This record gives sequence, structure tokens and C-alpha cells, in this order.
Amino acid sequence: MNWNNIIKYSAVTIVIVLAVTFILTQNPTIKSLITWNSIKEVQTSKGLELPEKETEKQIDNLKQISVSIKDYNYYPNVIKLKKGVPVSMIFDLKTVTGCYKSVNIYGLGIANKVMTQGNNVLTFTPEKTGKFTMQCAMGMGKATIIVEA
Ligand SMILES: [Cu+2]
Repeated sequence: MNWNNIIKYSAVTIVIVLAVTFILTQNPTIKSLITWNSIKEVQTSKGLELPEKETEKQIDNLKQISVSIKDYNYYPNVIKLKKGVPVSMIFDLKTVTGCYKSVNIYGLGIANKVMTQGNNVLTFTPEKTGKFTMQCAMGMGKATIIVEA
């Protein structure tokens, strides 16, 4: 093989690689598999799910909610709270594993609270109304916290 042929084959190979890369990155499914941002989009576009009755318990003035992981997000996916009413979120460590144990609720002052065996309850009183996002340290698992007046 002489240099001319080597250059020709290299050029053809480069064109094919670029074409395949271009086609793959234009495909939304493949795009979502290879880019981190799109993975987040896929997970959050699953839609909001209202909590099942048995995940919530009201004991005197304290609301207790069991939180687990379902379809890579926190479950219940929507948690409704009342301003000024304390809540205890009990994390089920059977499904809340890995970095899902590192809990953040932006806007409510909860930053990287790590749930461990025997220390898996997050108790706080929301003092602000609005819609907040609870998510793990990496921003993978999510839930929407709605605080009403
Ligand atoms: Cu995570």
C-alpha cells in the first residue's frame, strides 16, 4: 500500500466516522443515552405521581411520610406539606441506596443530609410556601415538594 492509498482510506474512514457520529447524536434516544443532561430530562419527564394513602400518616401535629425510590426517583414523587407544620420523612433504606441517601431540598435549607441505618428520618418544618425540588446529591432522583399555606 502506498501513501496515496493510505491517505485515501484514512479520509474515507474519517468521513464515515463523522457521518455515523452525526446520525447517532441527532437521534433523541441515543442522545439521551450518551448525554447526562438528557438522562435527567428523561427521568423528570415521567410525570408526577400522587402519593399513595399508606405512605402518609398524621400523628398529632406531625406528618410522617415514608419515602422510597421508584423508577429512579423519590416516591412519592409529589409530597404536599403545610407551611409551619412539621414533617418527618422516613427514608426506606432498602430502596434509598447509594447517593439517593444524600438528600437536598433546595429552597428549604436541606443540603446533603445523609440518611444512614438508624438515622434515616429527616424532620423539618417548612416555613416557606411554594414548589421545591428534593433531589439526591447528584441530581438523579427527584421529587416535588409543594408547601401550601
Ligand atoms: Cu444520585
